[in-house]
Amino acid sequence: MTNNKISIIGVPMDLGQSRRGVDMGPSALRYAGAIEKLEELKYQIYDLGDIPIIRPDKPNTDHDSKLKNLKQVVEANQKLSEMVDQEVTKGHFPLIFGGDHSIAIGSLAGISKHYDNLGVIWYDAHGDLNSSETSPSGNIHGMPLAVSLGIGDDKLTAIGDYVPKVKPENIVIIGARSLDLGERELIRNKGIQVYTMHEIDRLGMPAVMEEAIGYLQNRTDGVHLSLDLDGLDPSEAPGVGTPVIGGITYRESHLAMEMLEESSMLTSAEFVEVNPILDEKNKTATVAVGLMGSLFGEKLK
Ligand code: Z70
Ligand code: MN
Ligand code: MN
Ligand code: MN
Repeated sequence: MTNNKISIIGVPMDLGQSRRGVDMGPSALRYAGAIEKLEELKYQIYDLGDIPIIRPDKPNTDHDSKLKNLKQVVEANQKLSEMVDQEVTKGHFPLIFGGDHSIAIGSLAGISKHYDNLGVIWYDAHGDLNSSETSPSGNIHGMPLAVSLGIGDDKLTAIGDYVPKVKPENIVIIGARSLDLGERELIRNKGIQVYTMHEIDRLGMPAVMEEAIGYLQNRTDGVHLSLDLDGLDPSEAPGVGTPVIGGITYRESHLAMEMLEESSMLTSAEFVEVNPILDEKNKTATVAVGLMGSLFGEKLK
């Protein structure tokens, strides 16, 4: 990474989905040595701690909306977007620790202000392209990419006070293997670039990343990596709320991170959906920290 200053923001959010424990993701990542790893790699770390998440008195009592915990998710993401915006203004690289994937709404709202053509790499088993109309669950963590395109509940798309945050042609999804019908339609209609597990199997991760990086290099002025740990295979990253078999391997993921590092294109990143309650001895956070090492230039020679 060319930027030597990294601002860490933890977002202990679990209100964008229905399983408790993902709110402990930031602690799990810190416990697995994220900060020490980045310091070892000679970065200057500004750890801003965790932003407060205000829980509802009773869960899901907002009957005006199909979306679970909408009010609380909006509040947290508004706060996150302001913090991220400030860190980018200072010239720091924002590195966000989730929390469930609904926090990408705030990350992208804060970051994209600073770019005309922000690229997004969505490393995930899922598309997270649902809206209240298409969502099978009402879980906002299945919606952040759609929201960032300006699609979805106004309260979500308006976070950061501008719409949209990203253009469909600046998005690359990697690792998809569980896409809902409405998501498939959106991908087709908007021409979003998707490398499903089929393409990863068929072409191999080196070719997929080479293509994805080349594609984004030609059209973007910054790139955000949104890495959902469920993009990896659950045998290697079991501590996630929605495991989907047949995922990306640990080794393929390391290579993907190394190729991103070599491209010098990345301007922000987030690691989300680590759930230590569902994990085996903090294995998933440890995997995430390992990937951060590769992403930030750890090499054994
Ligand atoms: C489904 C939904 C999802 C993450 C699961 C699942 C979405 N498409 N996202 N786990 N990270 O409910 O919208
Ligand atoms: Mn996701
Ligand atoms: Mn922009
Ligand atoms: Mn996912």
